[in-house]
Amino acid sequence: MPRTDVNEFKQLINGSTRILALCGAGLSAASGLPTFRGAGGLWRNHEPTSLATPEAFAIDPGLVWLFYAWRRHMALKAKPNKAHYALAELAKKKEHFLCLSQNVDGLSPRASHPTRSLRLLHGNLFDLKCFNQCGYIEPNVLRDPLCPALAPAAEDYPPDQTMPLLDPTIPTPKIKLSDLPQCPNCKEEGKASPLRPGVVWFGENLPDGMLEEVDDWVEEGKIDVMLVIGTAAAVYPAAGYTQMAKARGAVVAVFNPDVSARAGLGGNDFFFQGDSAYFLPKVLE
Ligand code: BJW
Repeated sequence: MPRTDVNEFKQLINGSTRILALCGAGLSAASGLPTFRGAGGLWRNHEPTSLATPEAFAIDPGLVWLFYAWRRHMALKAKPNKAHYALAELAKKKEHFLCLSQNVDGLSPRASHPTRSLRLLHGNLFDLKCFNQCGYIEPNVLRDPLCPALAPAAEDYPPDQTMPLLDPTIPTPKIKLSDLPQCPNCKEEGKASPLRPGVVWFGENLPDGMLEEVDDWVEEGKIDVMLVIGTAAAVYPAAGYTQMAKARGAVVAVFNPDVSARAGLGGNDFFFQGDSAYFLPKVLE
């Protein structure tokens, strides 16, 4: 059985030099953002991951954009929680700390997590890029709604009312391709291409150089501790990093309310079952 003692883990972290963290959607759960899998994971009866593909965008760009416009709106309204801040503080204290985040919500950067120790494996909701891959990227576009056609995804309702966009019995507004944000580069060349969110969808490569950079860091030497925070670890390459860290000697500490997340942990590892916004500040203070 993995260990659960907060003080024992605090001592281990204090004496550690090289620390790797892998974060997932559960890190932002306490900020009110839904996770992909498990309870509350459906969006209008769609598995969110079924919308996170280039194929889904090609078939119905309006639907996929409404999903992402809603996510952008939610993320803009959300605030970083204590776990985001605790990781940002750890990054300031430890020179050899690398935090790999699968999250695209911008909350770690907004918690002032130093960029030198933060890698956004799956991109960023607020970057826009050309769907036809001409190379055009518009970084950090915070406009909300992004365009008039996406306004239904950026409305606020009182907690006792369901937003019409989230009610699967109400059809989604049909959005014409020409009413979505367009790539200005392609337009100039007389070709039309929509812009898409700057995130990494299934079947797509991670941002340029990211895999090589992480592999180099992992291979540099012994890893003392690996923190696995709020992720179902179901998506590669991210899911493979825990085994890589173990092979480099790391003691693994999992922060997750779901007991199934402790599968694969040994007696030397730690499992903190619960909200990462509760446990991370406790063990990292
Ligand atoms: C809490 C909590 C609280 C709740 N506190 N915790 C090797 C083997 C098999 C397949 C592959 C492979 N290598 C590559 C693949 C293909 C594919 C893949 O992994 N498929 C799997 C289905 C197996 N991977 C890719 O395509 C990747 N690209 C790639 O590898 O390129 C090269 C290549 C391509 C093709 C073939 C081979 C090589 C790209 C993956 C991109 C994933 N993109 C998404 C969408 C991003 C945009 C968006 O946000 O919409 O990323 S999918 C989605 O899943 C999103 C997430 O970042 C990712 C991970 O989810 P996460 O964060 O773990 O969330 P959940 O919901 O799953 O878990 C939340 C957890 O929190 C739960 O455990 C809760 O219990 C917990 N929790 N409350 C703490 N308060």
